[in-house]
Amino acid sequence: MHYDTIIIGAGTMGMAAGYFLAKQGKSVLLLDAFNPPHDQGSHHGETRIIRFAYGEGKAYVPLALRALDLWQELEKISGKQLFLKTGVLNIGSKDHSFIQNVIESAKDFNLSVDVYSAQEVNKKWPGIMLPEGFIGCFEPSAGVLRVEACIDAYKTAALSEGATLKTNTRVVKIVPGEKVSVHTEEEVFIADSIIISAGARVNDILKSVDLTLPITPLRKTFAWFNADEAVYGSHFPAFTYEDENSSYYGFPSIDGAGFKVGRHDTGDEVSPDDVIREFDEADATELVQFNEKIMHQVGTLKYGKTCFYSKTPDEDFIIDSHPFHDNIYIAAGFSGHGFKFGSVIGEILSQLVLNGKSELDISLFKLMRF
Ligand code: PYC
Repeated sequence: MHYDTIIIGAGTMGMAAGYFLAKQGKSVLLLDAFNPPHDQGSHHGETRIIRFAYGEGKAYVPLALRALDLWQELEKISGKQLFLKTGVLNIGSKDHSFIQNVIESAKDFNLSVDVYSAQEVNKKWPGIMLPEGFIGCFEPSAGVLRVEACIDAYKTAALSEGATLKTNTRVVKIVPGEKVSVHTEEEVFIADSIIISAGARVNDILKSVDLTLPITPLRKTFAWFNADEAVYGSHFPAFTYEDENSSYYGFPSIDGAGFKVGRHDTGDEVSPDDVIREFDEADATELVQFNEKIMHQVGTLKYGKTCFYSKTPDEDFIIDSHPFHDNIYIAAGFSGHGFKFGSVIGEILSQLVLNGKSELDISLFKLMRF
């Protein structure tokens, strides 16, 4: 079967790209090793943060702003609420580069933020106990995305625009050329171009096109805790936290699910198909210690989950074409901060396929920087 574009990996970025291409009349085949949304990759766990004053660098700000527009467009198409404007509180020790980048990018892009001392944060949100020397930068227009609903909405939208989705279908080989052939365990499909957006499994797919990306798959954990809704309910902000030794993130209790927290730095290097998926007691220890220190009114553990980060050495993304095959596009290495951009990266990938270039600046994400 011939398609204009085949997308390998129909997760956050791939599903969105499938929608944007199908909407423009292209014949699109989406292939996924599982059945998205699923819990075998990086897109599950109910919630992700979307924030605009960006600690990872101001180059991300225009992308984050466009991403929200597109998520809100998807809300209209799907009739589902995908974004909750909880506000996001970035917490950091005063001189930490992350919090300073947040403040600077807010200034540069005229984003509305409020900077609070530790004392002011503790007073405004009694569930937080910051020591002296910390500050909080609150961005009221930021918030939380409902992840599974986002993927599901792009899936429905892509299918209704005519895309084909084959689930539980593993790609075993790609043969590059003017027409690219994609071999699954049972069939062969041909396309003018392909997008590889296979998350932590990207290097397995890229083997057959002689490319290995500097991406480390990491096992990551996050968990929900019992919490007083009056303190940590949906009026409480989502947050990021950075000190000299660690970095965490978290969410208010949404729909009574409990207070959710995860550690952003660290993580065990793993092979995605050979990893302990269960969350165990040891995984809970550092999260409990963080809560005891900073989120001092959070209660006992409800349950936890594991997922993958695909980490690049500089934690910036890879969005580019293959160095020797310009009809093979790659979106990878989202390093634990990619979900929020899923909508805009889908749009960017469709622009790369259709026009050879993207309307937004993606020069930071070039493969050749490695
Ligand atoms: O980018 O805000 C973020 C985030 C939250 C959890 C993991 N990444």
